[in-house]
Amino acid sequence: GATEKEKTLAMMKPDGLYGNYDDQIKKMVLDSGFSILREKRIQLDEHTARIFYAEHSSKSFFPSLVKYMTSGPVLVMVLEKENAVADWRNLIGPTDAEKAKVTHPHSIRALCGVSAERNCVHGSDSIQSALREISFFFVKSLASKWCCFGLLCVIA
Ligand code: DGI
Repeated sequence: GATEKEKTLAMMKPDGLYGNYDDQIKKMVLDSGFSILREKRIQLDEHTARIFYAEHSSKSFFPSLVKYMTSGPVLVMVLEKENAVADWRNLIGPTDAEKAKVTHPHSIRALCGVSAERNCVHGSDSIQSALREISFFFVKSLASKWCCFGLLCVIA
């Protein structure tokens, strides 16, 4: 129905965690009416970062983006509220954190980001991306504990 809650994937990128912005960001998350359904701190390896940002693989900044995303741990979260995808994008602000400081001074990227690349947080850009990204981090990792040989599956 119209009031059904929506989920989105949020991530604190390495400099968000490194700068100890995690408590402040979580407070903004909760104050804005989101529930945090799941969260985990992980270190992305190069392979995982490349797949997560595959749509940007042909861009000139891709190698640098992958290097940044693997430079330290990240915190991935599943957030839920009505209109979660759009509301989280509004709360984090525009991609370029330098511009965000001018145009969206109360946004999270204005708070802790420094550039178009080092923008300290991620948010799914559509309901479809949210589904893909939530299963990328939360369902896939559960599934990978299973090893299947044809019809025979065992927990590895
Ligand atoms: O969905 P967003 O994260 O707001 O933006 P996006 O999907 O266009 O880009 C994904 C990430 O790629 C972004 O968070 C940081 C990086 N990026 C985007 N545009 C640029 C960029 N990095 C550099 N160095 N330069 C860019 O123009």
